[in-house]
Amino acid sequence: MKNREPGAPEGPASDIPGGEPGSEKPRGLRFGVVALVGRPNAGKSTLLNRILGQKVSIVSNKPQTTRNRIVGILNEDRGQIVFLDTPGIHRPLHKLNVRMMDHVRSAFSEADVLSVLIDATEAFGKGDQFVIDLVRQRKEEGSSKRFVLLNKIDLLKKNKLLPLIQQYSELGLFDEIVPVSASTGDGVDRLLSLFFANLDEGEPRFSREDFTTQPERFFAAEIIREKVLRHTSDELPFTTAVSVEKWEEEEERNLIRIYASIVVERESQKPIVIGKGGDMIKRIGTEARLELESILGAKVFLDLHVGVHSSWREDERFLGELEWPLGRE
Ligand SMILES: Nc1nc2c(ncn2[C@@H]2O[C@H](COP(=O)(O)OP(=O)(O)O)[C@@H](O)[C@H]2O)c(=O)[nH]1
Ligand SMILES: [Mg+2]
Repeated sequence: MKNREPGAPEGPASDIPGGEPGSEKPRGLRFGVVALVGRPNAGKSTLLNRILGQKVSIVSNKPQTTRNRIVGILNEDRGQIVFLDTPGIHRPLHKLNVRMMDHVRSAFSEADVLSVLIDATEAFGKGDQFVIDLVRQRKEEGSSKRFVLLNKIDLLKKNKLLPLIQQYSELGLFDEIVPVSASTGDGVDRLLSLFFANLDEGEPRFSREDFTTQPERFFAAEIIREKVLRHTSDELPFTTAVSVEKWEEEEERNLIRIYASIVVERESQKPIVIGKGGDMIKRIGTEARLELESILGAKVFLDLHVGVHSSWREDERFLGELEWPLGRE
């Protein structure tokens, strides 16, 4: 996805292209892949959006908001960094979750800098140990740099930070320990300098206008899902999928028609999404449409309907259809 310009050609969905083997390294420009990994809700997607200065990855206070690998591209005079935002690390119970963890593993193996995000306000638990063990394995296999980012310091009492830094430094596992706040941006400039300093020289591999590899069609489905997560709250934790079924553009009118379905697991969940007299789905639709209009720079007509698929989280074919616009890795 690029910033939309009238008449700009839509490129095919691409993943990280390979570098030119044996090509001359340019003057000091850096290139590399930084993976953002960690437990659900640590703030990975918020941090990516903050770094890029625009939204590429949806955010909510529910676990399992990010289900795929989202690629965000930072273009600067210092070089280009490809960020991989990943689903939260957890033990997979459904096929959906197995796929989610596959995305995490592939990000681990492609990263030049593996960045583990920690919610600094939460006590260290089993989930954190699971993540640390994965990173330790990675240390034994690979050569990537390892950072730990202590996030949400805006919520942390000052005297809590030093002991936390001490605790992570004692693990002897991380090259850098960086306190940040993805919400306020505190510490993010320093973090970026550390990323660039730890990457090799190399030429950009994406066009400088690219900021993500997700196609608009996939991103639109994500924006709708974000609004569903936000408004249906605790009643529908992570049982919803959104699939964009039709996408029509009327160039002369600068209008995009998007037809999408919100898929829930049980008939009894439909009324939650639809709301009294349809007020919930109206709210979801209006919010999604306004945000899409501002992102896509076009007028949007959004048609939403609600469907039931009782086992979509186990249905490989359906899961594949949800991911098709992203291509396979
Ligand atoms: N106060 C505060 N909240 C944050 C920060 N970073 C993320 N959050 C919140 O934490 C929740 C989870 O964020 P998200 O980026 O979706 O986490 P992810 O699951 O790791 O991608 C959201 O409600 C965010 O607004 C931060 O630095 N400070
Ligand atoms: Mg996320």
